[in-house]
Amino acid sequence: MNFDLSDLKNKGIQVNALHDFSVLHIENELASADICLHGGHVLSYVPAGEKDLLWVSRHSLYTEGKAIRGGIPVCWPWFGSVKSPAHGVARIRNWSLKKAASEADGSTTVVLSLEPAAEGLSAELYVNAGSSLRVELKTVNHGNVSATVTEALHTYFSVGDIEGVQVCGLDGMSYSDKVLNTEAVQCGSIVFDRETDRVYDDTDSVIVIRDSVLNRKICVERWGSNSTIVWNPWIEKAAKMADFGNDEYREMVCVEAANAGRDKVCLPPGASHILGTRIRLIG
Ligand code: TA6
Repeated sequence: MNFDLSDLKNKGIQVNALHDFSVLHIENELASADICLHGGHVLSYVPAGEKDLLWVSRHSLYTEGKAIRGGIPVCWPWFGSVKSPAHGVARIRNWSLKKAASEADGSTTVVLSLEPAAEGLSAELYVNAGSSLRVELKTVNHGNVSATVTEALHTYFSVGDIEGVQVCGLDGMSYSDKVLNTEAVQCGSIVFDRETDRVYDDTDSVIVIRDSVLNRKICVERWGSNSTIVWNPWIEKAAKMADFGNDEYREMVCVEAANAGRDKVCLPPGASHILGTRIRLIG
């Protein structure tokens, strides 16, 4: 990393090792956060005096070529298994630190870049940790032909027990149910009693994750996102994943800002696009 460690320290950032990976540890009066350069992967966001809002599996692998299980995987420049590797290359590639700053509001910003990424595209990840966590994924098409991108900030949220969770804010929204392979319309809040894997054709609605066990509400905002994905693997799928503990499905829920499925981002030469999410405790 071509950064002056003392300069980073003056900005409240230290560089820690996680197995063979480098992790930027942000500490300010408002929050702490960890961002791994492998995958451009936000691993934790802890508002001052609170518990981590993000979840990482105790069985995650930390090896080259593998995505860390949990936190906020960057799925890019494709989402899903339309091509190999599933969910694209960004979450298994090493990103470099481009900028670090402590902001006037007491928050801390880091900007990571992935260049050249794929097919004339580059990606930058902007992470700001303070009274909220803001993450933005900027795609630029440097090529001389149009490019199509699907993407997700695949956020794993920490919950007390999935059966005590409601995901609110998608009432009336149509969605593709990837478990049943059907199309449906959301009726009320999402509750969990089975494998849940849904791609909602989105609005810019604010989503609230209500956790009755941890007695907290997490607000999730998205922009530049036409899809919202809600996922919990439940028992059978969790048992099939080597980097996921059999009972860990109870501790997490994914609510993802995305452009997936039908919601492709078409970028003419020279164009750019930003996918963003903001996460904060609201009670
Ligand atoms: O976002 C939901 C999803 O697409 C699920 O279908 C499931 O595959 C999940 O992502 C995790 O994918 P991964 O490749 O990280 O195991």
